[in-house]
Amino acid sequence: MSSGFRLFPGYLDPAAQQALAAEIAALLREAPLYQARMPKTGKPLSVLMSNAGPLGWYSDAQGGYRYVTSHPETGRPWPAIPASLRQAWGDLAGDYRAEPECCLINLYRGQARMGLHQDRDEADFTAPVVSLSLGDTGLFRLGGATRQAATRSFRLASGDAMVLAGADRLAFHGIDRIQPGSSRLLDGIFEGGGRLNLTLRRVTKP
Ligand code: MD3
Ligand code: FE
Repeated sequence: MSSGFRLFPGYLDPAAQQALAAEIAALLREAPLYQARMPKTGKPLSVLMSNAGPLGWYSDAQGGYRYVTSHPETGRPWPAIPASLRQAWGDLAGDYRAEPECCLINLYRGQARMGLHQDRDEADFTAPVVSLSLGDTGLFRLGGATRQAATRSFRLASGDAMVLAGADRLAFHGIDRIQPGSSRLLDGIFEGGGRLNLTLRRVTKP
């Protein structure tokens, strides 16, 4: 299992974490957090989301999981992916040379969680997925190619980076819970604190 899974604890130092959190806070003033909804049932996800880049991940009852070119509430195009995140992609995406098209911004507060799922709304599964965590620690679960496969759990702390590639690109995964108050990083930047996850993805085939 997990040939294509790499964890980089402390990839961002505290100063870089602080700078990135401030950049994301500014970006969210242009593209406010929203609550995506489950296809068909319309049940809201507990994680608050927004995006940067030409394509943003979105879901509602009617349209289901998809990528869209503009913010569902403001109608404006998504802001550009910050340079520091494009640099992290260049550094961590290995041999994959095309640019990321989506930076999904997930904010977990209180009891927010993300159930076990696959990321399969993209057209190019040969591209890696690069994820950066800021703020409170999250309990991450990584499984295998089927929902029934055994899972392993990891803590994702502020500054940690993770790369999913190859066989693990389609692995089931989720966030069981966060540990509220485990980091002070977002104090004074995000009212209410929580855990921010930034997931960089290629969506279309280059
Ligand atoms: C493992 N987000 O937005 S990021 C998601 O921490 C998502 O917010 C989680 O899963 C979070 O879809 C985990 C890390 C991640 C991203 C993609 C993966 C892990 C992955 C794809 C395959 C396997
Ligand atoms: Fe995912």
